[in-house]
Amino acid sequence: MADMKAYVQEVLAQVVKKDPEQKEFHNTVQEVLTTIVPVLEQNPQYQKAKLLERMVEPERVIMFRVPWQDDQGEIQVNRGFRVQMNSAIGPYKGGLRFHPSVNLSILKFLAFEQVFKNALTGLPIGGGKGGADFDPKGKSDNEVMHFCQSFMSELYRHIGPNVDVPAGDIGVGGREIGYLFGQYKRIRDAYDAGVLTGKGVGYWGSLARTEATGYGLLYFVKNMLDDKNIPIEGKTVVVSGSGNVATYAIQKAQAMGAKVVTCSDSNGYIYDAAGIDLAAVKEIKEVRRGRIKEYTVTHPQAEYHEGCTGVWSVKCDIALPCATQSEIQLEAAKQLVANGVIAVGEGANMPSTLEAIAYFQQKHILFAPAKAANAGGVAVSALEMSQNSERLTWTFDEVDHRLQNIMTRIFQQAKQNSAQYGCPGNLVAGANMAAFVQVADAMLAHGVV
Ligand code: NDP
Ligand code: 2IT
Repeated sequence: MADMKAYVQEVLAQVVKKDPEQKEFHNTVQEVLTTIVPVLEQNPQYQKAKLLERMVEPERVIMFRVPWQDDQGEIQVNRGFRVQMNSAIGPYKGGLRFHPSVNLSILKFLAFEQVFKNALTGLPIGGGKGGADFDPKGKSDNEVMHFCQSFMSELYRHIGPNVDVPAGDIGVGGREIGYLFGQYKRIRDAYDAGVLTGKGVGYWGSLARTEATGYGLLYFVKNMLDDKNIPIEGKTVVVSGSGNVATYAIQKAQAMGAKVVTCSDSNGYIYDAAGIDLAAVKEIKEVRRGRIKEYTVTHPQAEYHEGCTGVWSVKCDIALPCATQSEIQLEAAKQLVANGVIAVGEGANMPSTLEAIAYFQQKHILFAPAKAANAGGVAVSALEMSQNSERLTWTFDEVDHRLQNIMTRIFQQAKQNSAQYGCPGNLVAGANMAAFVQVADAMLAHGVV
């Protein structure tokens, strides 16, 4: 039998050699490939078809100049990207991130994750990701609109309802999707509602898309806890971030009877022993686009601490990282475990480093990996595409009900695969293997493309 561990190491070495600076991409490829060895061993046809070599190479990468004029009349130039990673099971699908840190390594990591996450949803979507090194913080609505219009003036050539369907991610919410859609419609002179998801409900966005990632995360975590007969009621929860994913994770955790004591932004975190007042967070972040520090103005009993990583020193039963990649490093993982954490659910993409994941697993912490646990957002995006295709809209309850079923199915798939391939309870490996087989089989069926 061919040595599949050696095959994986060979492919990883090639990935590092080709793009030595793309650390985030290396990490995610390593996480996926090292966990799918049992599948490769039972299916030698995958190696024969050089599927790993093909999967780590994006089908297409688009990189473009985004010039725009700020409110002072100065010309600004940003860099735009779209990574079209894999279309084996559907049109490329994945968010757009506007953040100064955006580069090709981060977008390739996100696109690679997206391919497998999207497969787990069981819906017909391939994987992609895009964005720009644009910083929406402190920009006026007018500046954001001009940026979005310039960005779409290039991106429109590469997307479409059956080609590539972007949505939001960090720095891209309802406002940005609105401006992007307006420009796409104008340039194409066609009402292709299904070209973007996360649209406003007034122009064919799906109900429950805004809530979907955070709600889906809690549905997944609840499945994971139920499986061990652990109730979520009364548990203390630490959440990082205060954006889209964090907000609706907090809402659903509270609705399930848990007590959420923190939230954060890139400057610092809030600890409110009385439980986070979500209406106040929404007012600060969604309405005023302010900083989380302002929470203490109306809630003087709460504490504000500078620095966002300190949030993991707060004692809790359940930790939900919902801000960004690599926010839980080994030290933070050790702190969480020392404080008695029983479960970690990843709302953000790759928030735990490989060392942190290994430590959680070694300590038998229940661990819900990002590509399974945060798949609810893109799943409801796919449901938005379905509604747009049939030119109908579903009720909030209809969408939410489907979301719950999808998250339960993803949990079951990850659990079953982990048992089937000899690592019961390892949901990281289980999710990776379940997703990989789906993408691999579709690629095999398509021949050498
Ligand atoms: P938002 O832009 O709405 O919120 C991001 C939050 O994370 C903000 O509180 C932000 O703080 C904080 N944050 C961003 N970058 C950093 C950083 N470098 N260090 C510390 N904090 C940071 O984004 P989302 O909520 O949409 O996304 C959060 C995470 O969830 C990302 O990893 C994203 O990829 C992932 N995700 C999103 C989905 C979606 O549907 N939106 C679906 C699945 C995953 P600040 O305001 O200071 O920047
Ligand atoms: O990381 C993600 O899954 C997202 N940002 C959502 C992508 C989408 O197309 O809804």
